[in-house]
Amino acid sequence: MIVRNVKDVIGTQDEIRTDTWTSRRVLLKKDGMGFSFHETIIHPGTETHIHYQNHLEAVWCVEGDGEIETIADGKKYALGPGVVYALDQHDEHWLRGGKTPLRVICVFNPPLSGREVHDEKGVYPADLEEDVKEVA
Ligand code: 9YT
Repeated sequence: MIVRNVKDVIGTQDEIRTDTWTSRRVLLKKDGMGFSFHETIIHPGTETHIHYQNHLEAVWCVEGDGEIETIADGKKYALGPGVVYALDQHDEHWLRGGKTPLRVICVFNPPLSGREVHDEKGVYPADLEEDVKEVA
């Protein structure tokens, strides 16, 4: 069994900080669960363009406020405690922080390896090791 505390991830290489969010990646691909599991803080007043073309992500909002806007149809959804969204269509979107830090718990399938940040199109790269396995 794996037992961890997010406090022990803070300040390590598994805490990734960008201008718009901070992600504490508590379970990763190396843990063998088939998904990765993170606590993410969306910084207030920020906007992030995201398009997980290679992953599915589900997000459970725990604290704070923000907004998500799906780019294909321009729909906006308020984010706050108890709201869950799932990017089941690899939905391209804007994720906006609100007035207070938005704390969310998120799951990625396939799991992240740990160092991923969005590229210029909002994408996290596909897991290169997985590609090699599929070809072999
Ligand atoms: C909700 C979301 O996608 N935020 C961006 C960071 C991501 N959750 C991550 O890498 O943990």
